[in-house]
Amino acid sequence: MSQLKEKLQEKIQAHRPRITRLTKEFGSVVIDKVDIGQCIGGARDIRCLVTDISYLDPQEGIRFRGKTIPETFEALPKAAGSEYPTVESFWYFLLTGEVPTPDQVKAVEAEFKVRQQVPEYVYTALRALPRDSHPMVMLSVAIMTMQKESKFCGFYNSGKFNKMDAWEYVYEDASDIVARIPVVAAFIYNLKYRGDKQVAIDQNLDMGANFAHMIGQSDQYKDVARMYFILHSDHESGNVSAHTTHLVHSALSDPYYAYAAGLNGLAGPLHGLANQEVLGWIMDFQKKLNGAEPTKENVTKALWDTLNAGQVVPGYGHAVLRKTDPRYTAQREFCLKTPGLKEDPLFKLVAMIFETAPGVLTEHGKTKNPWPNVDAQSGVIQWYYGVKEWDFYTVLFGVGRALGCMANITWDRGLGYAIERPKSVTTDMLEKWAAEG
Ligand code: FCX
Repeated sequence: MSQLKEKLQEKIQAHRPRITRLTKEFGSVVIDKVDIGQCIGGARDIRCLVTDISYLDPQEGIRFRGKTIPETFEALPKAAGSEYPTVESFWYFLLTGEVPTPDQVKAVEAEFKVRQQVPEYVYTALRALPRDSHPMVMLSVAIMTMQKESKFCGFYNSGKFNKMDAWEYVYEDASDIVARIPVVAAFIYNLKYRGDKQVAIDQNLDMGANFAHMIGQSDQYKDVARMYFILHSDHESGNVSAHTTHLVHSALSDPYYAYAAGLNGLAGPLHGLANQEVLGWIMDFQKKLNGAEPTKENVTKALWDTLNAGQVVPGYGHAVLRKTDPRYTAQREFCLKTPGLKEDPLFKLVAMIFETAPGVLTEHGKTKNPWPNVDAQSGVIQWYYGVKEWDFYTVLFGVGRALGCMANITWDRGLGYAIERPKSVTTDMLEKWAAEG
């Protein structure tokens, strides 16, 4: 058993009595109520999911295992020669809640080197798809194709399945998916945009650095990849991709089925696809400027044009957050400290939208949160480094989100969470309850 798996076993075993006690002794304690607005309005704010991987405070933003983004970056061991931690060290932290030692990180890196070999048939399947398929379709297909590798499914079919040990097989699948998904993403990038010029894995590089290497990027991009995958990993468990993954896995569908489903949710424009939409919006705006300089006035007009056409301003608003997303801030700070990037015209335009959009959205009066989310800033960085194919941006999100989703379902099985099955009611019932007050 690997060091990480052993640590996880210890943590899961220590946690189990807490869940048993809560269920047995305090199962009837009320922690929320549901009104008709929430029932019709996407179950917003209803407290009915449990996760310890991350928590999203509306004012403060995300905390991974109790740490804010700056605290997380500060605490974790860094990649060699970098200010940023490796994704592998973050994976250890997300799973266990403990900051790993450099040796523990090395052990995960070594484990991932073995796990990251993607079966050849995945590439055959991807090459068989129409080349103009959306890269999110390709990513989802790749994950589904690998389902036959599932160790969890094998355990289920072995006749020896039991609830106590099931998490170990989810962990195996989860680790395989996390290790392989950047390799698959790089393959998709090279297949779609670089004439199928594929690059072999560099066994000496950590996950983020290897991704940069595989898509033909510069050394500087290594930190972009590390930062990007970590920032996009988890946003507690009610968001569409994490919730879908959890829901599908709750039926004991294996992690491949579950994460392919999560990715399909991430591909929605109100969720992960918003990062692609942001770049599309900016490019449309620049086209309309026809060479003129962007100003506060013409940005304001473009925002109102979007709103008046009944569309949303991509990259702004959030279902839970009520302040600027700290994932936006972390990326903005990366831009500000990177020579060249802060002078980049696209960064300046995004900064101007940041100055303008909250006021416009407040005046528009609909959104509960006029502030930017993670997607408003992420595309600019990719664009600057030459990853200009913006329909690929959600794939990058999907690589990062695998970390959170896979950590979550490993713990779901560790703690034996039930199949998810909320109750639905009819409109007649709602009207009857409404009339009764
Ligand atoms: N532009 C215009 N209108 C907006 C808006 C925006 N950016 N954000 C919210 N609104 C509107 C909603 O469409 C809704 O209108 P309606 O009453 O006519 O249906 C109203 O404001 C109230 O919505 P609100 O409660 O503030 O937000 P929701 O929880 O319903 O939706 C999302 C949250 C994120 C879906 C919404 O803010 C949005 O569509 N934003 C743009 C897309 C985006 O950036 N998504 C990425 C979010 C996230 F970071 C991620 O998952 O990656």
